Amino acid sequence: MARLALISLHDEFCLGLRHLGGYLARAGHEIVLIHFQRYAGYEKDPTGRSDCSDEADARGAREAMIQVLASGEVRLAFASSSTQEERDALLQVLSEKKPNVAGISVPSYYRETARALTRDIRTRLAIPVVWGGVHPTVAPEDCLAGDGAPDAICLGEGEESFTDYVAALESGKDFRTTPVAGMWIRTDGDAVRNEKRPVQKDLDRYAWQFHDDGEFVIEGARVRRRADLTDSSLIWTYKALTSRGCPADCAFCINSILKRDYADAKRVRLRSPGDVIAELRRAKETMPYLHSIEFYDEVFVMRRAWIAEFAELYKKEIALPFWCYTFPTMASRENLETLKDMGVAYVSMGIQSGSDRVNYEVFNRRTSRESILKAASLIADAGIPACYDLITNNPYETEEDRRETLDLIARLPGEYSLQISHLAFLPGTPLTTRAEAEGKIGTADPKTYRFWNALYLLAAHRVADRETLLGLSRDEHLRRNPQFLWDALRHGVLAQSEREEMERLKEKVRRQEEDVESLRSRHQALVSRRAVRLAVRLADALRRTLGRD
Ligand code: B12
Ligand code: SF4
Repeated sequence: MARLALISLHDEFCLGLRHLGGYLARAGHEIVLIHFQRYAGYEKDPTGRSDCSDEADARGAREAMIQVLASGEVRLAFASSSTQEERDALLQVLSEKKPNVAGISVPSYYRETARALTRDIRTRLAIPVVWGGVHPTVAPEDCLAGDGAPDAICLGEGEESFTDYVAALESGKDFRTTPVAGMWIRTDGDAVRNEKRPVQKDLDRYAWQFHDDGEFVIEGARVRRRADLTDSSLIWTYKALTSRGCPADCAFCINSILKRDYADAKRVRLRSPGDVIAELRRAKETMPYLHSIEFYDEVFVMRRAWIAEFAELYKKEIALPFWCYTFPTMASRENLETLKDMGVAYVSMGIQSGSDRVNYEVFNRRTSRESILKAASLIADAGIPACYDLITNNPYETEEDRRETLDLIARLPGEYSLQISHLAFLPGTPLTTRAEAEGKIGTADPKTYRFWNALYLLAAHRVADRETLLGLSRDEHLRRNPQFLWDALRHGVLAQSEREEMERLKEKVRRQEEDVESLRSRHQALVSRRAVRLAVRLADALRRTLGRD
């Protein structure tokens, strides 16, 4: 059996790598899980340029992950520039643990980090380096090209492919004559490009996630252990997957690639309710601070019979607040009521655009405005707070599409927040291929979107009503000077949060007044009871004194 180092990049959640680790550990391999840097969320633009700057798009029009908030634009902190000191810290762990193979999970946006690490590992440790995860799956040729390319890549799900690769490696097989489905393996000169492996239909055959207090975390250039992390959400939430795949195949998403390239990936595969509950039970037993569950399935509730069975077990055995994704055409009243009954804290749902044309023709999402609004009102009726995702800065949109989006946001009912992200052209997706062919990448006009994004947020924060906002959307002066809208937004949101704070304070005062009032009446009741007792006692004494008994 081998000792295998599994490395995540900026992502200690790494669900795929954890499931893979669980499977390899169950097969008897020793797993050393190492997180090269912590999860990188959105941060203020590290270059310090102004919020919502026109340059933001020009710099990262292709793959940039940019989120639009009332306080301005923030981008995912890309870490392609790892330092030698940081990489040395990882090498130190690897030198001590002496694994037989190093496997790195590589999303597209960290491929340069992966190249730098691969170069270092290969030179200093002389062990094979294997990449798996998203980038090898969507852009395998790119992974094998150039300096810093790994010895092998795993396309698609890794459980069986990587296990077979390790077995072949251990028994000294020649990869030129031993096919390993799902793996592309470099040999002298070129690479053996084996067949893709069909996806596993029975997910219960795969393992639960691998978790270990001794996991290594490279934070900056420091080597830490998972048990030392007191501020990671891994301590208080369990991040679970109950399924693989998605019912949709949006043109900007990896699922469109998986459905095209992998046999049996068209249907969503579900684990059995019992298997998921058993994994969650383990989490409950081993995580003393666990207080919530996050379901990271692309869409959580899909099959009625499944969720009905799961809900009963969940309420009985887990009973913790949770979050999950839903989808406009699947958020039925019945499903939402089940989620509510199970203790859902909030749900996320992609809206992406308020224009049917954009959703259907550009994004390949068969979700009409009507279905989105219906789902939103069912979510509101069920009393579930929601987080809606919207994609903006899209070069395929017309003025009318944007106005429809504004109109839709302003109609959303209930308690919700809106998460707006720029459209990112990720490698290999149908939308990227189309936009490349049509020369569309980088052509969304930042100034136009500066104007519209402010309007979307004004609508979401309910700073102004729908008619007013639609009126503003036709104002030429504002279009030329969107900064006024951003100022209004900041003041509005600030005023809103001040109003909310004021409401909170008023409520506090009201409750205190109620408390005082109830204390006063209890006191009064006591006093009068005491007064009555005193009067009775006095009357008794008087009667006795006067000898009337
Ligand atoms: C859950 C999820 C998240 C979660 C959890 C992340 C995590 N890594 O666990 C959260 C919400 C945190 C998240 C965040 C983001 N995500 Co995300 N996420 C997903 C999602 C929906 C499912 C991933 C998953 O768990 N799949 C199930 C597991 C079992 O499969 P897997 O991860 O692919 O792993 C298997 C194989 O790939 C392989 N494998 C994986 N690693 C390795 C390593 C080796 C050595 C081997 C041999 C095999 C192997 O074996 C695994 C087991 O079978 C995917 C979509 C998808 N279907 O991939 C997007 C996806 C990965 N996310 C994506 C993006 C863009 C993001 C964000 C940038 C979004 C944003 N704008 O903020 C951030 C990135 C944050 C960061 N710091 O890295 C993109 C990545 C695109 C790309 N080309 O790189 C995807 C593909 C969605 C899309 N748009 O197409 N995400
Ligand atoms: S619904 Fe979400 S996860 Fe599913 S294909 Fe569309 S973007 Fe991808």
